[in-house]
Amino acid sequence: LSSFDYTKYHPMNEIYTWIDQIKDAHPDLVTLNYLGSTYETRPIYYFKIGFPSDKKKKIFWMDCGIHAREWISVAFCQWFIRELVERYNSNNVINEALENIDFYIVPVLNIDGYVYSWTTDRFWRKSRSPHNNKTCYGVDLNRNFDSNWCTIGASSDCNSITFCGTGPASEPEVRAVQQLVSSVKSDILCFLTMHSYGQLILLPYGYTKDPSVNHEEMLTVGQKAAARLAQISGTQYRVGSASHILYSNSGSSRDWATDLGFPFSFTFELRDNGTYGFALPEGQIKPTCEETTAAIVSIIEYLNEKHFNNASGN
Ligand code: 0X9
Ligand code: ZN
Repeated sequence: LSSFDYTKYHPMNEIYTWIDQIKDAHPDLVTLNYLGSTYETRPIYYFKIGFPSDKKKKIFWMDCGIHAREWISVAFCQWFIRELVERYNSNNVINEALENIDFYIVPVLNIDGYVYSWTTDRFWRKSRSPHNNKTCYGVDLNRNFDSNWCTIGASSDCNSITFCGTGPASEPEVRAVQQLVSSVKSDILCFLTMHSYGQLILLPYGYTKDPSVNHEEMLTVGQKAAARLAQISGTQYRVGSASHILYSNSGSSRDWATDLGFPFSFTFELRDNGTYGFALPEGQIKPTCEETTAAIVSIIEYLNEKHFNNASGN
């Protein structure tokens, strides 16, 4: 495992091996769980990471790789998982969080699409379910959640890259997330979904320009996260609601999570700003992951202080 190179992108077979190695190396801290199956029957896993505890723990959700071509998102989940399992001793905020919070992390959600982006089309975005007698393939999984489904910023045409599917949660990958997250919803403090690119921290909503109930607090937390990120590397992020600073879209996981009642729900759009776009060079993986970790640690720090009364310092 010490030989795993976190500064490279990895094909899915290597990620499956890595998943097993993480589980085996940290049985005290990590459980590996089955989330569900992809359309092409690949297993989707999520890690549960935290110190064992008798008390009921809160949940911090993170998913990566819902869009196939956004490889930096997957690389980030791997990096962040390593931070949690190997480096918590050197980070007070993470160390304290692991007492009270279980991190639920899906390293790759759209595995079929991810594989396809390695084998066939580097810029594939969607899943790989067939439609219209196999004349077109794939649903935009971030348009398929049961949240004002296919009303705005989504297409009912399977040839479109924003195809919303044949119904709310028609796709097995989306059903798997909705099922797990709904079953633990009262315990979730924060829902993060990782994308690229654009250097944005997006708040709800995408489907309407109306602010969410917790808009002001989320904005404050998001802005602090962006400031921390900039302190690390100078990279500038914009923070705001998706429909205001990016574009309107329905059926996103973040909006769905928000309406389920999560107090914090963000979409991260990682580097860059368009120079390389989805094809972010491997040389940028490390700095991107370091700055993004700092941003997310600042969110965790806020949650620690708010919910667990830990003036953690750091
Ligand atoms: O279009 C998307 O799904 C996201 N952008 S991406 O370039 N990564 O595809 C943005 C989603 C905007 N936020 C939500 N409304 N969830
Ligand atoms: Zn995306």
